[in-house]
Amino acid sequence: MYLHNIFTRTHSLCKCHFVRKISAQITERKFDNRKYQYDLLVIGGGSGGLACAKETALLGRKVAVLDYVDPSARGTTWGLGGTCVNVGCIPKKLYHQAALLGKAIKDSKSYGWNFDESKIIHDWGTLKDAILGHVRSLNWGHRVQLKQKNVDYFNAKGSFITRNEVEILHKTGKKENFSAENIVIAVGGRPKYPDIPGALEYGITSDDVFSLEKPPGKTLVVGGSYVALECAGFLTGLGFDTTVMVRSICLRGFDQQMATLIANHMANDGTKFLHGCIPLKIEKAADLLTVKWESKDKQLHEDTFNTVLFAIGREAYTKNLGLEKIGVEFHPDSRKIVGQNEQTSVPNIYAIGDVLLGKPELTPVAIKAGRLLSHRLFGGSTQEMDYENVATTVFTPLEYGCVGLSEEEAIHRFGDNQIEVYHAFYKPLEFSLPQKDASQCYIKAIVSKTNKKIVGLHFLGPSAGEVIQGYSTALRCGFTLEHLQQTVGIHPTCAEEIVKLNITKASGLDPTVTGC
Ligand code: FAD
Ligand code: NA7
Repeated sequence: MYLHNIFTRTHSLCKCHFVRKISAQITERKFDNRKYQYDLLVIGGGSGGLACAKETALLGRKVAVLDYVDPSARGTTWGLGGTCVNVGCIPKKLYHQAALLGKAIKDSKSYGWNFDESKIIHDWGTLKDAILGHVRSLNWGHRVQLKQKNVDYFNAKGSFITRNEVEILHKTGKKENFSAENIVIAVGGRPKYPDIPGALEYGITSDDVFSLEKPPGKTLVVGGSYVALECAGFLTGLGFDTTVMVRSICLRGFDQQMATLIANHMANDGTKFLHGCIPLKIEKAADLLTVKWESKDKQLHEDTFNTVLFAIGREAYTKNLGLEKIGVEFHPDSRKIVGQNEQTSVPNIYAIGDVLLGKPELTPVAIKAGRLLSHRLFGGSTQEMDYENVATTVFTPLEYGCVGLSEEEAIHRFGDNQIEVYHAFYKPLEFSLPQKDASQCYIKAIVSKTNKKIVGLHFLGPSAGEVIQGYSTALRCGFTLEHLQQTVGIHPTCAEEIVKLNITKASGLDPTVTGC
């Protein structure tokens, strides 16, 4: 009856205004006798936290989001939006683009552009300021969106007092307590430092590299992670003498044939690699950093660098959240939260994004999980997050996009003789005039022999992210080898080489594509 009255009173309004008004009235009514200040409190205003908070507000609930950035060891700090916006995907992709443009300038000579190459210089300060300017506009955009959607935002650090109460520490040092019926932990992670002398004092991480006041100069990147390779790739591309120190393998967790091709391409592109090495010590004299390290054969080595960047993985930022106090279960080493369907071991507390154990650490994953959780909590939905077949791209100088299983994982899951690998080495047409080396441009599709379904697709080449995105939909729809081979390509593109795959690894035939 109450709803009916509201409907009849507001019949002349447009539909969306109408729905908003109704939900506001319902919410107001609910708030009158609410037990807690908020229906939902989100700790962490990054990709996942913001998405979950905004979606919940759209569903008419009272929401608050807390976001606070502890300065990095070098004192770097940033605005609202979390890792992706400030010190991850966004600045990374823009630095990558800057490096690609540098190469395109050189390539353009073979397309008839005429200029004096010795006059081409790159200005780090101009690029850094432009990127930080863009990032600040995104920070502002997030604040505006929260305001427009009626989400209460606090630039403050949260920690648990009880399962329904969070202490808020404002920047000014002021403390207050908020209560909420449901709490989402979306605090993400921060880069790790190795426990060696000088690392914390002199080293930087991805938290600092994008906003360095001075150009990084000769740089040592420690780690074989995707963050390490991406940073080394763009630093090399911008003209810095760059070395990557890899302890064991590159890109653990990714397809290892693709990882090797990526590292080979980077080495040909000018990045130096120290394989099987671990850093022991960093010392500083004048403005130079002397790094001592040990190689696999136990030999000691040293060299000097202007910058040492550690990209040795990330740890969940849960140390000061008070999880122990309220009984939220977490992994003892990574401090990541253990959860099933984003539900932690405490019924009204949830976790999304990078902080969740065993899930892909990617922005769209955090966003989707946050939105779906909101709809399950407040929208009557039962839809769960599906973490399978999430496509991703490594933005190394030659980009790598993939979806589904690596060859190693496929063999592990189905057995060596239960999969067929279709592959091809191809030459992007754009590489022809500058006569660029295409020996790492490679594609492979991993097919289950049982049902002919494609269980993994890997593409190494220009614009890999753009090429591979649609295939994650295809894999979700039960994509088979037959579907692939029936597809007509777009000519002349690199992507068409995927639908032309017809040579299996097992055949031993040369997989190099010749002609159209
Ligand atoms: P975050 O975005 O990390 O947000 C967590 C927020 O919570 C932060 O602002 C943090 O300061 C805040 N916080 C922490 N503790 C508290 C507290 N107690 N109180 C209040 N606030 C707190 N992903 C991609 O999809 N594509 C890419 O190309 C890509 N590139 C990347 C490149 C780099 C260099 C890095 C480091 C990451 C990259 N990622 C990429 C990963 C992506 O950034 C993360 O997966 C994503 O940001 C995770 O979102 P989140 O919401 O879980 O956490
Ligand atoms: P990862 O994948 O955890 O990679 C960490 C890298 O750093 C890896 O190459 C490690 O080598 C190396 N590492 C770790 N500790 C050290 C020390 N102490 N010294 C030298 N090298 C070290 O980190 P990312 O953040 O890139 O990736 C996170 C996730 O995103 C990952 O799950 C991917 O699937 C995607 P190791 O291989 O252990 O020898």
